[in-house]
Amino acid sequence: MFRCGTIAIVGRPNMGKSTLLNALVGQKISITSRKAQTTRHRILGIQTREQAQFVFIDTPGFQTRLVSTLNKALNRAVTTTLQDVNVVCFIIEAGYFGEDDAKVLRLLPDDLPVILVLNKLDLFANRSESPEERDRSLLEFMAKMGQPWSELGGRPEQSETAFAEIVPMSGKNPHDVQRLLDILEEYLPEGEARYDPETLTDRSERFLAAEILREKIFRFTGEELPYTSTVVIDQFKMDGRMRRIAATILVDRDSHKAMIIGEKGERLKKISTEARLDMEKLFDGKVFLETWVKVKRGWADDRAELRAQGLE
Ligand SMILES: Nc1nc2c(ncn2[C@@H]2O[C@H](COP(=O)(O)OP(=O)(O)OP(=O)(O)O)[C@@H](O)[C@H]2O)c(=O)[nH]1
Ligand SMILES: [Mg+2]
Repeated sequence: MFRCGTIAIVGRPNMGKSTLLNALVGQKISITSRKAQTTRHRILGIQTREQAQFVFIDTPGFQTRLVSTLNKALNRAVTTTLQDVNVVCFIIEAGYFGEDDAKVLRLLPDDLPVILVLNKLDLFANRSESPEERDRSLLEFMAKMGQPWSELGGRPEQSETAFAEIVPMSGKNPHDVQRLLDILEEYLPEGEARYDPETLTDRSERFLAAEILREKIFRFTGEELPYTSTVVIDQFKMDGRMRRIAATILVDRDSHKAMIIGEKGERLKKISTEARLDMEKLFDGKVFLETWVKVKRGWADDRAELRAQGLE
């Protein structure tokens, strides 16, 4: 018997959703960073085992604070994803369940298996004074999370619903990741594979190239900049076995442009080099990358611009 199904990965920002997706798929297809709100698009990651094909959907972290057109589009990506999957993986940080998590809980369907992942277990263990204390407080936390959802801040009608499984783990631990796959496999419906076993994602190389560049902006610039910049690929073509890619980084203000370019162009050079190296690894071939920076005011609140980037 073969199983195949879709699994949504949801949770508030910065819980390690994309790191987990990449580990589950075995390739870095979704960008990650220390900063919240890294993921902007829903992205499929596919893992095929002997007896099962898992189609994971990484989603943007659910936003509960700022209300902008961009944030609304991000949240819509989460709610529409939830309507069309077989299983939900809800990611929280081990040891903590707050109001922002409860807001995500209230969105979850009552009629699908929902697996609760207590992620970043390594950090939880570091905070404990001893292994015994760690085990005791972890068990306590698991017991709390095992209650009906209405007790955890869910909707009143969720009083009959509880998590199908509670899995303490770290997305950075390969052994834990394999165990999560084992658990998820049991919840997939019977069915034929929908993708070729070699396929890892539904996204084009062009899309992945833009994302990799965006990740480097996240990594090499300050707090505010990542949220007010975006990447547009102007050209992507094969030249023999080499990919020729031209990209524009759109920013909101002149000062942001200067921040990305850096002193004597040093920062932009660093961003471009790191992006090129990641692209070469993912595409398994040489890349020639050219990057420009352009100021375009108010793009994050411009519906037409968001639509053009597939965010609407
Ligand atoms: N210590 C530890 N850090 C982790 C673990 N998983 C992810 N992280 C870190 O957590 C941060 C956020 O990871 P992401 O995978 O980008 O988180 P996300 O939930 O996709 O974030 P958004 O896309 O912004 O919603 C990164 O710095 C990761 O390296 C883990 O198991 N342990
Ligand atoms: Mg993410």
